Amino acid sequence: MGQVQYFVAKPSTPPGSASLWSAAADLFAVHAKTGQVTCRINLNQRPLETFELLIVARDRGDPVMEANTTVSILILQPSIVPRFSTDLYRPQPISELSPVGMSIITVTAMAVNQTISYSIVGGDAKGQFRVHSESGVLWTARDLDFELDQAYKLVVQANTSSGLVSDSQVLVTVTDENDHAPVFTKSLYLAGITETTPPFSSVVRLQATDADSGNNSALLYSLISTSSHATITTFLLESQSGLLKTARLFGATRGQHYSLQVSATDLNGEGLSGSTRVLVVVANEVDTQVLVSAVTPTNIEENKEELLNELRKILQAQVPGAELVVAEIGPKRLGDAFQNEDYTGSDLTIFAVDPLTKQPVPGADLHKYLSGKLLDLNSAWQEILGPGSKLENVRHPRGPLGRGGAGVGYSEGALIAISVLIVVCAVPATLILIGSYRQ
Ligand SMILES: [Ca+2]
Ligand SMILES: [Ca+2]
Repeated sequence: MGQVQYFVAKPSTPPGSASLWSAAADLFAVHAKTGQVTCRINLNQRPLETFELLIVARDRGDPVMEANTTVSILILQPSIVPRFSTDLYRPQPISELSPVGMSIITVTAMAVNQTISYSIVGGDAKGQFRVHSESGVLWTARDLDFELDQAYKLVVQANTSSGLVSDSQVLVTVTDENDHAPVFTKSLYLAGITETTPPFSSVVRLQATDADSGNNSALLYSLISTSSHATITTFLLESQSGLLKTARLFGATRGQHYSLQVSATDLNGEGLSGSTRVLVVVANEVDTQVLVSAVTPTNIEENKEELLNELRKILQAQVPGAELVVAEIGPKRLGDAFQNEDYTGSDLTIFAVDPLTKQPVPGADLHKYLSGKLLDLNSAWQEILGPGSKLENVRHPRGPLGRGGAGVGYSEGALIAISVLIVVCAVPATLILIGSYRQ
């Protein structure tokens, strides 16, 4: 296979009409390697004329061999139907904060001897774009919002004065800007800890949302201030997760409360901020109530949020805005001093925080609210955890009233224990005394 070269045959070798061949050779060219035929000049002024072109293909052999063919070319009448320069325009993406009136792209359509007017006929339901009817310049007519629409596929139309139309599309893409600050899910988070909560325990998870995308919604949380008696070493806030944790032990500080101011900042801590408040109340055992049920502690843990929702409804009907805190989820405790553990059941120990008093809701009140609704709670419990998942009773952490229950704190409890010890030790001592007296 040799290489073939193409050329237009010279008028000196005409097989037909000399004048036509001559004219065609001046008007058209053929690419030597590809054989593609092109116009040398604009042929608009010669509509409906026919040209015959003789193309020769020649190899480089020895001897040289060649073949030829005739190409008949008809010049059509120029289009009076408008034609856009492309079927789809793709302008550079534009910012959602682009000013109204900013030009995006110019669309162009052509038709012979016709005045063209442009219009938008689709893809712009909210009327956010305009096209200049004469120039074809497309611009923004209203503010854009990436959070609502990220792209538009506009249909533009070219209309001639004689009423012929043609369409094209413009794909406008909008880019995000950081135009939303983070917003916390609550304006006040209520939380509680107990005197025995160990350091680095989770207190509450704070969460903010940001309507933007990407880095514009990448949040970092930080603790910005604490109430006067709290130092920065009292709590710590995980910057990525928003999890608030204790940073020390709280000892015998029942009734103490801490007001914290917390912020969330986008652009990974470099952008816009939103803030919220957190109230952390310190409770102890006297503020708690135990919900005893015939369900494993794991089952309670897994359905904790749903169960708390039910309890919260009852609580908030009595103490507006109050929040529940889970102090402990453990096995069911039995025996006189609750010294035995039964893992087929569980004890859910909770207390409540009153935002008005900034104190724990008194344990006796909490007992009254919950035990008063035991039947309702029991059916809700079984609905969430399945049949047979009975809520048995609501008790004070140290048993029923009158058995060293309500109103007995750790210090009081310790005193009782010492008294019992004195009595227990005193009895043998007395017996020894009696014995020695008799001797
Ligand atoms: Ca943002
Ligand atoms: Ca945005």
